[in-house]
Amino acid sequence: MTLIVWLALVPATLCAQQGATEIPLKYGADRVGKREDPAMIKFRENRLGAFIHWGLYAIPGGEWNGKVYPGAAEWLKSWANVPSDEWMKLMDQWNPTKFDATAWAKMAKDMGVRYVKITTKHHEGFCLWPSKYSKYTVAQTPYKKDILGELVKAYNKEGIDVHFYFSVMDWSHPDYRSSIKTPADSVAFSRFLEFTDNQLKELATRYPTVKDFWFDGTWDSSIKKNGWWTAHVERMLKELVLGVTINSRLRADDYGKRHFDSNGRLMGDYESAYERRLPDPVKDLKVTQWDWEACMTLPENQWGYHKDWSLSYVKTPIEVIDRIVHAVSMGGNMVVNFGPQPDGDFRPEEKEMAKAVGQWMRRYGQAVYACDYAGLPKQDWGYYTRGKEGEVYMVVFNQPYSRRLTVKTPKGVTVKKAELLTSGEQLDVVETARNEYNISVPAQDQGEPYVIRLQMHSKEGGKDSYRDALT
Ligand code: H76
Repeated sequence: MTLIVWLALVPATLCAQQGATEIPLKYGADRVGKREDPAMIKFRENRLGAFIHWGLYAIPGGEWNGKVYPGAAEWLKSWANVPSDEWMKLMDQWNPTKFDATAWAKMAKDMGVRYVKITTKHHEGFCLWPSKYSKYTVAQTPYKKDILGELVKAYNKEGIDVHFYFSVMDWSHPDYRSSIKTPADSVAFSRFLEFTDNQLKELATRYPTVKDFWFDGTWDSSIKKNGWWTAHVERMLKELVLGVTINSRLRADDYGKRHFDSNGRLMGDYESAYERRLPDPVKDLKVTQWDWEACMTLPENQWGYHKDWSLSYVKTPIEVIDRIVHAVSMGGNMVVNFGPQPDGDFRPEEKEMAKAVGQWMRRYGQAVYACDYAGLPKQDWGYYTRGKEGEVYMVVFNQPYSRRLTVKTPKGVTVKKAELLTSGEQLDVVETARNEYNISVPAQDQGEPYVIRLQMHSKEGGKDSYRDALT
């Protein structure tokens, strides 16, 4: 309780410029500050999600006409300059006989993810659901089945929220334009926007348990110049699906400014630009003022299935866990990507990753789910998170040779107790200076990143025995 009081004082700076510099906007932010309704709180408390990138690109897996392209596999059509009609012939090979939605849901559950973001349609234009507005859908493949429908059902049955990834940019659609140069472009592009509205309405009504739409492929000037449309889409989806959340990447304001409007306010419900990178844990504390979600790949930059993972560095489970905790320690969510194989199974590396993350989450998830920025200065041993009751967790990634973990507290806040989360082992707390403590490491080497739960106390106007340096 007392902790909550001092935390409220932390975000002293506001990003939105106010007063005289205010620019009038029709399509700017709908709101100042975080959404605090139950659906948004659920989104935030989920903290850990999985991304699924699955489409026709899984079939060639980064190889076209005997040449392996090292770039992102889901962009192969673009790397190899494949015309759309030729690319869409891959649909004849879409027959993932090993696809088992129940097994996918179990894998997600075992990994400890609370939500899964699925590519309903990536840039290529192939739809994982039988859209009546496109001929490029699962319904027109040998497999025929509604993959998306099966996944929604299976994940929901495990209590996992489903989020829809949707690329506005659609390489398969004749009316798509990246820029509008002629009146004819403008006419075609309005038809395209209507087609997109129809697909989105179709997704929202066919799968009403969807919790979130995550837009991508919204960076072209054609979309940036139609900020009204991005605001309209957000409103439309919110009318169709109660509580639905929308990422900032959809939006552009009256001046084509994206994510944050011309007054510096976040558009959409959460910031979504941390892709394959994270904020600096010391310099970028401004991110704690809004909701945000980061996403990451296991290789350097592969989202869809690529047959050769030896072409770039592949992260280890501890590195993935580090990023998850890093995000949460700064008030964000983390989404870990998977690119299923064309046969519907996951590659062994991904299965092992899901298992390893899940094992750690089962032991230490208390310091991740529903946790937030703790408001304490970053220390070298790892990250702090703060639970809903105001309890503070230290997630230790770097075990120090000194066997002492430094904790620095704000004025008036003292550390009372420290215990190892898994066993309850009490760790020594030694006050070393004003608002500085040493916490001893656990007696036994934990062999993995571990969590210490701190009990802190906020004293008002207590006695202070330390003397400031005269300088
Ligand atoms: C660029 C780009 C896209 N955004 C990521 C989330 C992947 O979908 C990638 O293909």
